[in-house]
Amino acid sequence: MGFSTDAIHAGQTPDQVTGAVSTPIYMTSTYAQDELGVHKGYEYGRTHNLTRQSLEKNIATLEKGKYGIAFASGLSAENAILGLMRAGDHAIVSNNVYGGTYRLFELIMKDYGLTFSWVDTTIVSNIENAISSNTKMVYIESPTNPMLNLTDIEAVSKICRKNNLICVVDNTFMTPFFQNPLALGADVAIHSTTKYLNGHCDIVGGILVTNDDKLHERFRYLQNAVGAIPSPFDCWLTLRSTKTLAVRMKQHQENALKIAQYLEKHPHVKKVIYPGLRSHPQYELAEKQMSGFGGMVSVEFKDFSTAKKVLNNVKVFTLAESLGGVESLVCHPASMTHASVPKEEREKYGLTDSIVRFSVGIEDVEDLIADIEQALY
Ligand code: P1T
Repeated sequence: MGFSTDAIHAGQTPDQVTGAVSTPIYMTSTYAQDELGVHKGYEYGRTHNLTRQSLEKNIATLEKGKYGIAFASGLSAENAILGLMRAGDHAIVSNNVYGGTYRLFELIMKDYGLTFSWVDTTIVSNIENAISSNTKMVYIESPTNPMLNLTDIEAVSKICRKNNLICVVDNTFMTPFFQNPLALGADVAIHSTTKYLNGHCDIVGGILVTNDDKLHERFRYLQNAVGAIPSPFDCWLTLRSTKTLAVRMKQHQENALKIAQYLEKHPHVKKVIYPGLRSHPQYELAEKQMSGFGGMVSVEFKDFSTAKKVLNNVKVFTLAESLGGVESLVCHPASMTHASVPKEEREKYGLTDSIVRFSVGIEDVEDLIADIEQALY
């Protein structure tokens, strides 16, 4: 089936009892059992919920995976990934990742005996050089938040296979519409469903997708045992949203490219970062491993005061954390999404105070460009 056919139908069949076309929201914490030890496969809401199962099947299908395991947030999905490791284990991680990912790994899990090497994974040999006897996992974000650096997923997957490491890719920025890490050889794709998959800035959620039976078994165990599950209503909202993922992503991309091209010529701009621009240092890799370039544009303005002017004066864009909604958002990564990352660490990969991140929505692009233009003067 094509992407949109799967997006609209996978994991969903009309309700057995009423024929309801929209998957019901099973708002229940528990299930009646027929007799002691005999039930319909549903025992307790944390363990089983049909709305959640529909969402998991839906997104797994879009990600070309066998299993989806949904969580209450992107970070709780990441926490389940770290549940594959034990004290003393080591992971190699992209040096630029979402600030909350850095915080979870470096400021929380390190205290439980896990160790991390933060390397520039855009250069694949850096990963090989960082492997040691206790390395268990390579965790990459591609494109990264907010520098939009790419890592060659196929090349990294091969290194992981050769060295018996788990390869995890955060695919939040691209979504399965533009990139399929599992098809490129990764073991696990992770998403903050808060972003494009849900797409309307009205829920927080996360999901893991894998083809590996053993990884699935462990993730399913952690989902139930730790208990960071999404509510049935949030699952339903996300399931409703994936139906329009293809049309939304096409529009996000069309608008983002126009905004990137407009800003690239702007005298107040030092640098525009967008994987769909030929000026992006990894444009060729973007064309190879992605089928599109997404809706995120990062811009280095000529100085912090210009960046601040844009952030404070936009009217159609909203100054806010998060991304991937139909509504355009703008944010200052250094003081907002990446505030947990020490200044010297983030400046190593170019995240200065002059960088503004645009999550380009699907409004009329002329209005978005006019909004940035008026904010700059
Ligand atoms: O916010 P949450 O659903 O827990 O997802 C965390 C997360 C994971 N991975 C990536 C690439 C992300 O961008 C995020 C969350 N990011 C933001 C809130 C943000 O504004 O960048």
